[in-house]
Amino acid sequence: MDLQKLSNQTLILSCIISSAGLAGCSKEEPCRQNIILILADDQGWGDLSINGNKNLQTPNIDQLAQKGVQFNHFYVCPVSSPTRAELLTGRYHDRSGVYSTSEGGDRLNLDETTIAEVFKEAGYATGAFGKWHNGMQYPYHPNARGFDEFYGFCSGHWGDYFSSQLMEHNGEIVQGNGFIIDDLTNKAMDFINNHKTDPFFLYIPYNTPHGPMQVTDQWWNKFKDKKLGMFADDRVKENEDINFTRAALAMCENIDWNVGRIMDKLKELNLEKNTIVLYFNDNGPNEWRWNDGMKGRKGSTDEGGVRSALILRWPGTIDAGSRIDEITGAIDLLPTLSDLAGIEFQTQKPLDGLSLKPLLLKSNSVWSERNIFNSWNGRISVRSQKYRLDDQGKLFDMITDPGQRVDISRSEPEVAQQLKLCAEQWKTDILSGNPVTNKSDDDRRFPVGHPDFNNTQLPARDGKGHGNIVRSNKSPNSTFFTNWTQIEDKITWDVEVLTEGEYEAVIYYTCPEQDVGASFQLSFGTDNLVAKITESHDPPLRGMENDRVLRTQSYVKDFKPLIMGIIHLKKGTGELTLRALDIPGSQVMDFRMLVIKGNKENKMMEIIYLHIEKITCFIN
Ligand SMILES: [Ca+2]
Repeated sequence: MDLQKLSNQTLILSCIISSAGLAGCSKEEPCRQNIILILADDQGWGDLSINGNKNLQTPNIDQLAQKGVQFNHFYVCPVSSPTRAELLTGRYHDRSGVYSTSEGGDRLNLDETTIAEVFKEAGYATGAFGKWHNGMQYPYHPNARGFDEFYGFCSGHWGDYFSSQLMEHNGEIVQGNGFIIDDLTNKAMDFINNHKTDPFFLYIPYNTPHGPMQVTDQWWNKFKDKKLGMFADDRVKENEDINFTRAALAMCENIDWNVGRIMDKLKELNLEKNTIVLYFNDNGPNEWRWNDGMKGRKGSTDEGGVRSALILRWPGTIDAGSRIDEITGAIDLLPTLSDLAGIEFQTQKPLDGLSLKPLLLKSNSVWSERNIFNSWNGRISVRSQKYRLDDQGKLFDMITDPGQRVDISRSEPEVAQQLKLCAEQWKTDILSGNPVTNKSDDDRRFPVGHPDFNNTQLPARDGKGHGNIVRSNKSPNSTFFTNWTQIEDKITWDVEVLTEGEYEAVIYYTCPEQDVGASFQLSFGTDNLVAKITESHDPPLRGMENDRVLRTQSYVKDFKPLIMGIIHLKKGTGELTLRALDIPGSQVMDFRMLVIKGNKENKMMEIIYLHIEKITCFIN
């Protein structure tokens, strides 16, 4: 795949005057309806007081619903990266290269058109603040997928929510400021302020209540001893960890407070009426807790794993307090929001989603019966308006039995057979596009040195540890490599260098005093660069001090950058390799990330600047 060509390809998008009766738009006269898309991570449908949960209060999100519309049956994917892919593309994630949540399987193929590209092409300022989870290295990076501004992290989860280390702003490594959700909201509010006179498309994919379960005292103190009144349903009640539930609910109330801050900002800037605000969650709850008796949680294709609490608020246009009962999904967001904003567009590939404008504006056009497909790891479940056929072939009447307790596949064999056929046809259609469906089929290497972007991050999560080297945790997203003890050990990344040139290599490491002195080499083909650990840096593992419950993710450390120097990289594919040349102590280092900085053009500019400096010195 020619990554440069793809990224430089002009998108086949057009923006013309809409016949919808809403404000028309063009590049010269941009659309005026701003969009704010707020997404929670691992919050269940039931984690909102508007949906009947009396364990917590979410007044700001509830108010979005009271002043807007709630979707009763809106479906996402069982986990995070595929839901993001579907909302970005309007297509089932199975088509777009997203087959896992880590190690590159979360990457959205480069020939997909994103919702941000559609809005950017229509003259919008575009920003994303939060967890991306659809590819880290440019041109998979959000700045290459239509977002002018990105602040947050590209990984699938983060190890520390307080003044988080190794966050990024448009590819530059930065330190977070305070609790991560408050920090993301502050930056998103700055974005609104900076673009108050432009039309803007703002995507805020928050990363809570995904673990680690960290939240500020203000929210935790309210829940730490709280007696809960509502619990997971009887089938799984004994599996509920009440302390985990308390932490999740505290995190949800923190999100709600931040949603309130965003709404206050819109009010302050008089942008309420021409800003469409959406709120929803990316999959079912991360653990068992009250979810209105639905079966399944995060990871499941059952109702509880994929039903999401979509709320849309657009005062003056959408009837306050209304509900939409028709089944809908994340695949509908791109066509719906473009339609509401009056943007006509053409994506590179056909959409699966539909514009929900007829439902929202209650037009008289006929809404046809449809099926929504929920899939993950080869499991497929089909939802029609009345039924769900689960991934085991069991059939449920979702109107009389929303908790999926009674399998009616024997009493309704024709319905079961029909939906089974639909699932098979859908699978055949997906597979006809030859999508990447697992790691062994994935030949997409990690791109390094794109000419349009300065930094390429190559974290431990995307690398392979060989020999004695192990990950700090089995979930790769926030891990580092440790136990690097032998000369034979190495860390490798399968990469494609896009531009030949001189690059600065920086590693993020820790090393105790007694092990200082190891020399190590970065190599790619015949090119290499040698460096040495000359300074100890041995901070403790941390994260546990802020965890409200024991985490399943890796703990973190405050890793230190070490500039290795300049390496020449030739264009081409191969293994980028870190190996030790000499280990005087018991180990080389603990390793978190390699950053490849700059490219040929940048270096040429540096040389020019250096010459100007020398000439200036000479003249003086
Ligand atoms: Ca999630």
